[in-house]
Amino acid sequence: MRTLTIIKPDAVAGGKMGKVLAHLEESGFTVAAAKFMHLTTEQAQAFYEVHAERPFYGSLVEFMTSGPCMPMVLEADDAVAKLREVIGATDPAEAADGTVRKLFAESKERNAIHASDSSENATNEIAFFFPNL
Ligand code: FUP
Repeated sequence: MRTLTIIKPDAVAGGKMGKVLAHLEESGFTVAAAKFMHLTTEQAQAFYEVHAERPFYGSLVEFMTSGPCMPMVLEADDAVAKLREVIGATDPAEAADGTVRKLFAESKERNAIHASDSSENATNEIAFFFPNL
C-alpha cells in the first residue's frame, strides 16, 4: 500500500531532509517515487484547497512556496495509518516523543512533513505530484 508524504520547506532549509528521510526508512517505509521541487503559489493553493477558508491558508501557502520541498510516494503495509503515526500530531508541541514532528518540526505551520490522512486522499495526492505512477 502507498501513501504520499512531503518533506516541507522548513526541514529542507534547516538541513534536516536526510534525517527525516532516514527516519522514514528506519520506520519501515520504502521510497517508490520522489522529486525535489519548488511549489508554485498555484500548486500550493491547489494542494491545500480543502483549507481555503481557514485563517491560516494564506500563510500556509506562503510557507509551502518559501523554498524547495520533497514530495515522495512511500510504500509499507497499512502505509496511510502507519505514516500518520510516525509523523505525529500537527502541532509539534502535541506530538508524541520519537515522531518526525516532535523531532524536527518548528511549529504547527512549519511542521516538517505532510502525510495523506486517508487512502482516498493518498490516491489523489499521489496523482497530484506523480501523475505517471
Ligand atoms: P495534518 O494533516 O497533520 O498536516 O494537519 P491539517 O490537515 O489539519 O493541516 C494541514 C496543514 O495546515 C498543517 F500541516 C499545517 C497547517 N496548519 C496551520 O498552519 N495552522 C493550523 O492551525 C492548522 C494547520
